[in-house]
Amino acid sequence: MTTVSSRAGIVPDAVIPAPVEIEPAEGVVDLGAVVIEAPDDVLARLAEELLATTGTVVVPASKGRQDDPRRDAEPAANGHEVAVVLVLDPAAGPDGSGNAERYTLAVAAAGVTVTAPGRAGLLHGVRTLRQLINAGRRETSGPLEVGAVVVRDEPRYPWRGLSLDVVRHWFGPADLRAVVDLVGSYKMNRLHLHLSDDQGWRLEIPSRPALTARSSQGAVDGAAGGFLSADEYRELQEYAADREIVIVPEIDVPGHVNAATHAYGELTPSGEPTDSYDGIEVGFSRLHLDLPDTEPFLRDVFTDVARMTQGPWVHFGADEVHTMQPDEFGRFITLCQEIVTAAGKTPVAWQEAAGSAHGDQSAVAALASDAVPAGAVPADDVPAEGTPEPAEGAVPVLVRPGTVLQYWDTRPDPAPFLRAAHAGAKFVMSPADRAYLDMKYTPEHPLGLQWAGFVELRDSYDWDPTTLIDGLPESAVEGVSAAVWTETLLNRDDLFSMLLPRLAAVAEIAWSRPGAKDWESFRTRVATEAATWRRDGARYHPTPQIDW
Ligand code: TNX
Repeated sequence: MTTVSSRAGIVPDAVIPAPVEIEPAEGVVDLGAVVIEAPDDVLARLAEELLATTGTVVVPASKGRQDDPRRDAEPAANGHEVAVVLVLDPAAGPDGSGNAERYTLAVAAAGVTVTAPGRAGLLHGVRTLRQLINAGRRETSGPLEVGAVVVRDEPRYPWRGLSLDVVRHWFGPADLRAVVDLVGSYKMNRLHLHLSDDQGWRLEIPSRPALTARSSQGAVDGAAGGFLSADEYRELQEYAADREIVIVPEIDVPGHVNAATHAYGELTPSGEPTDSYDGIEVGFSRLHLDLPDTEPFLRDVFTDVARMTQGPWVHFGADEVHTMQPDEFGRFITLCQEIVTAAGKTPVAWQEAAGSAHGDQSAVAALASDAVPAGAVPADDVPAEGTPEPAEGAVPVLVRPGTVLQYWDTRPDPAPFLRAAHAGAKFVMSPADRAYLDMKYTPEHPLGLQWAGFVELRDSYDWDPTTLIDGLPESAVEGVSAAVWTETLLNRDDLFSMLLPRLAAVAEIAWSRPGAKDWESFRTRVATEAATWRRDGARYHPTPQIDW
């Protein structure tokens, strides 16, 4: 990695997630100073910010931005800066079959170009360039040399995300922007926010003001709460959209609702509000579909959330409802999908919405009795062999075509998921024993839970989304989401130390095809990338699996 030969450039093994193709070219390029040309100002500014984190001098482009105050503040360019040109080229794809997020990055003595059919691809190209420069910087104190190279790249899956619980502990706008930046740097494009649960309600709902007025200030163990105002939510979505990341809001029903029943007594059979809750048990709270105020509540909340949400998805939860009969649960699933769809959004729900709870009460009972998340639930229930075709009409399929199911519990019978896929559902894979980044790395790890086992970096790296559910067609896999629940995570450092380095592993699962993945190479790349984490002051867990 140190020597960059002048004949065929040696390209550092530095890019996470691993690209489709890296083709070394002749020569080296000194990227100690760059000037960026981009099709829009936001893109230009983002590219400047990203590349500046490597220590490269970014000289503001004069064209079109004469009023940029940095023009005078920056050291004058000596004429040695290399142009980094971002080119939108509709012909570069997607022509019906191609991938809208693809990009080509060419680093050559004459300059650097990123070519892509869309804005996302241009950003991805800059993210790759950032990592190449970062690796070059790590190896030299002299001129910042990067081997000439052509990178051709595109993602395996359209949904590459992180699911973040901001209820058990509250993470406000500044933390959320830091998470958006982190997610984006590994080319992930969805940030799913778990915004309601037993302990708190984290999003202003204009039609139901008591939700935040009465239920936003709590969190686990009496920690301080908080919530996003409608304006803060809009600003966060805009910040994310600039970075080509879609915010997916989750309001969790019909379980995990104590914050709602604490705010609105009419949602309980007695008519009395429930007490506030700051423990970490799950599965005890529920809505009641036969109460007259329940459906209007759901309509108000989901219609407001849909109206406030810029992206196409609204997540309605549906997980871990341990105290409801299948029939009532099924009617909730049908109703929530109807409301979200009528409000113009695509419904997303946890896997239980497929009806798995009904097909496999034993898994539900196991979860309940083991008091997830505090306990350690053995993950050794082996799914039944084969893929039984249900008799026509025997089991009601609850999900609509296009509904996205988020798969987390690897124990239940796969049959309901196959039926859901057959009915047109899509799957986002968050297997708890691989992608739940709130699981402890090892038994000794001070933070995190362990009910799904211990999840070391390599566990997060070595799995394939297409083999999790026996018999599921590959076309039903929409993508991958890491998830981090925050029962034990009190602040940004706690959170980041659970995300890093494992988020990088899940990002590679989501982006790179199996043939591009390689554990030894990944270890090298993580060690290189850690220089950026140190420079940014981002806390990470120094797992012994990496030679830091
Ligand atoms: C399960 S998985 C939950 C969360 C907990 C988490 C802790 C799922 C959809 N729900 O309520 O916070 O375990 O790991």
